[in-house]
Amino acid sequence: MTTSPEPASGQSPGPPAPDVDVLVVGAGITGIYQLYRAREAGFSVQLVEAGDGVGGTWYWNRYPGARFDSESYTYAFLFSRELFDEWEWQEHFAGQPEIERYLNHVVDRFDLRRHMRFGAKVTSATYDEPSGTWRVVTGDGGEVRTRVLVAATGVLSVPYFPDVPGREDFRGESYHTGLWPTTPVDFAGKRVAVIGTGSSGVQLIPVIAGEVASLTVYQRTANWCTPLNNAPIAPDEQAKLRADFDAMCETLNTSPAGFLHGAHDRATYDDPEEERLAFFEQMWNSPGFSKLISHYTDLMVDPAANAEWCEFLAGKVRGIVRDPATAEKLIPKDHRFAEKRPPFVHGYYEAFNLPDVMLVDLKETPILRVTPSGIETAEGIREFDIVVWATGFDFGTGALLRMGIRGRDGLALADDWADGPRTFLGVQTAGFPNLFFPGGPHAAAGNNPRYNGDQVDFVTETIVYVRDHGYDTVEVGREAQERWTSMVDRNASKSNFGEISYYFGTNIPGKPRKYLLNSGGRPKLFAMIAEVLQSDYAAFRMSRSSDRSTDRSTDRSTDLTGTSA
Ligand code: N01
Repeated sequence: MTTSPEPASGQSPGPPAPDVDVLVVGAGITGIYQLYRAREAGFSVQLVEAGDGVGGTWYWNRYPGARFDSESYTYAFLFSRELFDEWEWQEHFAGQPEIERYLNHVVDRFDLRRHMRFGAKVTSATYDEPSGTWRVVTGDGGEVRTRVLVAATGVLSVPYFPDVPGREDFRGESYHTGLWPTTPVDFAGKRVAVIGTGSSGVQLIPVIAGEVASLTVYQRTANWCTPLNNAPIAPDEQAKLRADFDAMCETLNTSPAGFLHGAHDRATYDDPEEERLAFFEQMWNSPGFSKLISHYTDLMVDPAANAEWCEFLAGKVRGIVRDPATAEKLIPKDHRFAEKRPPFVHGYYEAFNLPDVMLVDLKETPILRVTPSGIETAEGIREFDIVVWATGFDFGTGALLRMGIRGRDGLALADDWADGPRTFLGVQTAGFPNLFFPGGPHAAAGNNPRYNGDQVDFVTETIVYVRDHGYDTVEVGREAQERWTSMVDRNASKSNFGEISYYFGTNIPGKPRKYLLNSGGRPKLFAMIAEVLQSDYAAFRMSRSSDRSTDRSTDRSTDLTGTSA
């Protein structure tokens, strides 16, 4: 997998030579890591990014209150001990500005910026069979021919605006949390509407609630929100983080979800009621995702156990929110804890005690339309200066299907995946040689950088193998892909998440109802990667250009022996 030499004079020109070995799309956490790994492996590299800066999700989602809900040091890059030692995270759960600073620091620290082109959104990517290369066109008029195309375009990168009549007619300021402007939005003294109470909405609401003249929250489904319990990282904690680096990496690299939180050893009814309540209180005061991972072992297995925890949470909401009617609306009645991805908050319920913060329950009074000056529901019209759409994303496949990807024989990815994505390990799909998408659909179960990083490591290892064995294309075989995809589909019903979750695509009208995460989790990914390496890539088809011209590609896609995907 090296750049083809120029033809000697007098020879007929061969297939076009690639400009680079590896083109990465997206300057988010996964794309930065992929760029670094590919360059370190000796490939010529480039990265194109639609935004004007580094960060991906953490570039676009710069709304007030945006922050990690995984511990900062566990979400960070761990490939360099020096990097870890020199960057002191200020908070256990860093806010967006610190995250963006960190990612820029990494890019400069490892001299990656010179490979990056910003404001370059991919509009098409077409596979050329004879040359075994991808021709990638960007909206800024650029064109790159690459041997390997890595779409690190993320799962939460295409904001979703609901099709509400009149949305375009609103004459005030209108924003989506996932497309937040780089210039500050002035909320002071404004009448503000926030539509949506997922993780983004519930982070934003308490931060602006004290600043605005009035805040109206439009809630369709209440969420089980629990405290993030963030704190600054004290000097002794900083020192301990550094001292424990190797142990931390070991825990993160082997944890099923990529977190430091350990599993509990007791089930709900192992404890008498008094101890149970004390444990619930301890969970309420624990950081972030420990409320899911370190909870009673039967939390997501026994509906009665989950209901006990929910009753405890409902009591907390009733204790915080002074208006009983508002409190009742804020308590979910239609799903159990963690059936949807749980949001973690700071001061969310408390915000509803402020005099000018109102909750509109869209189940009672649905939005009828947006008017030029406000929002009309069945209860009447409210006027606003600013409307914020915190209405989520076209999860998993959104970005990939909008990139104009065409593989072998002109096959459009959007057509091939019309009924849902089909992948192997969530990194490749048959019919699209040399295309990889770490951090895409069938990935991202848990602490994303850890899981996506595993995939980047695998992609890098794979393209090194291809190069070192004298091939220049690699494509997963259909059988391995179908086995992985049916594993994902089959296990979807065992997932914590219900079809109410956007992880099934249910938030987007007309989208196929398919589970979009790897339902086997990280242990299944590890097991399958081990099988692939052990079988010497038996599930993959590899070719070299001389073979392609005589149709002698090496079809190695005999499937993995003994796999149980
Ligand atoms: O999006 P969401 P998000 N009318 O899809 C509502 C990550 N993240 O941006 O539930 C009215 O969760 C919708 O209502 P309903 C994290 O993975 C992480 O908040 O469909 N309302 C819901 O309330 C997260 O899960 C952090 O009934 C409508 C909201 O909009 C993911 O991003 C922070 C509507 C959408 O919630 C997405 O979160 C932020 C309509 N027509 C985000 N359509 C961290 O803390 C939709 N809604 C790291």
